[in-house]
Amino acid sequence: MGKALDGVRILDFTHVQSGPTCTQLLAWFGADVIKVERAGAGDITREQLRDIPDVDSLYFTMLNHNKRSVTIDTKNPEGKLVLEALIQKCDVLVENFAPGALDRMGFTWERIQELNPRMIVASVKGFGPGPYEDCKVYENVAQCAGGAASTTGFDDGPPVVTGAQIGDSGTGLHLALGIVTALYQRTQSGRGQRVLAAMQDGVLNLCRVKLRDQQRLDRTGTMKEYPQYPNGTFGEAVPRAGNASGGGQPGWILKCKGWETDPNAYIYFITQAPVWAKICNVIGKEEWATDPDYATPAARLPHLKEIFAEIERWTMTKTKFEAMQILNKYDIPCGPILSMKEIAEEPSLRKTGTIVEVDHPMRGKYLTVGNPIKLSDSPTDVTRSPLLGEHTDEVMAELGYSPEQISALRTAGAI
Ligand code: CAO
Repeated sequence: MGKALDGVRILDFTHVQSGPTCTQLLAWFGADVIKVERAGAGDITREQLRDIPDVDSLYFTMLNHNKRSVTIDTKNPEGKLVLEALIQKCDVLVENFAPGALDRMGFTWERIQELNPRMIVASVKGFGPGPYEDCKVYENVAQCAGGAASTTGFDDGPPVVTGAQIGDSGTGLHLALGIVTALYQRTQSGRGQRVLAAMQDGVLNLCRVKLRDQQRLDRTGTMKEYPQYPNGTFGEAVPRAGNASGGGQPGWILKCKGWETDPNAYIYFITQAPVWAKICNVIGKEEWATDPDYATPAARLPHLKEIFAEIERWTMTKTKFEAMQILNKYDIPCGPILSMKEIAEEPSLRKTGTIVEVDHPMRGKYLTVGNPIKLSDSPTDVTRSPLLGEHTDEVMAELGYSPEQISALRTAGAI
């Protein structure tokens, strides 16, 4: 079976996490992704957080599946010519260098247009145009500048960053959508264009509901579904809401059997309005279903703390999986707090290809997250990440270089 992006060639000039997540997705959809790395060194993540000496780290391997690797010194005049040949052959150039690095290399938008007017140039930067546009940015900086950190954590504690890499992988995902959209527009216009995904913008997009809440707070001075209501106080900005649900159905994380020793023996429990009577039955508080102080969502809001404490008395008598089984029978929305260990061992995730075992010639077998987006006509086969420069000769030959020319360029340090 063919792949959705068969025939699309990507010049992958990305490094670290944000850019590589984007090009990995494109590779999974069938694009030929040619990763250009610095001769001799490669993507810095190859050597970061290594668990086996001298072997590409899991950090690198898990972000660079299904790609080819070529090494080119793009500051070497002959290396620049090789890059020019690649620009002429590819459809999309993806990069996430620090602001201005591509221009300093001599590859301005204008120059790239001269070489290939159909080329799409896609960039991740920390910030869009404005006071911070020249700044280098990593994941947690984006989480802080995009509004996530100020709204994550508990009211009486400092801002907190999340383990989900919303700044890096989240922005990579935004960029991938921009790229396929630009490819689609090119089928009509015949022209390339620039695509920019700024990490601050990507995080803010994912924090959209908090900007909603800022305006509600400005208008009314309170937000009844937040734990600060009715006992605490609201300031001028959206406060940290602990584990409260972001929507109109109150939820909280509750202890389950074994919580004293297992840090993940918890369940997320949502007191969804349509199943309130069932919740009351399950926890043995049948009278709450008709008591005017508890019977309606509005009446319950001032009592949420007490309600969750009562539900927790019930969840603490069950393991998180037992609680799930019982609650699912009644259509009560809930979810176990799963550890990475439990996720790695979950058979259903292996079956769907969301967790995949990959074999690597130097590290052996390891687990990775496969393509989370499933297309019925474009199945994903996850193949291992390339060794540094593994495909240099192959790609150079495809560009029309003879073995003698390749050897001369290697001697000159251009590749
Ligand atoms: N041959 C020769 N030189 C190369 C090369 C190659 N194949 N590939 C890259 N380089 C050079 C670039 O030309 C640039 O040199 P100059 O600084 O002289 O112009 C340099 O390597 C790239 O540097 P960088 O500034 O991008 O890298 P860094 O490690 O100092 O910074 C990062 C990393 C991530 C902070 C920065 O790239 C950045 O802000 N990127 C945009 C935002 C982003 O993606 N952040 C998320 C990263 S994932 O957490």
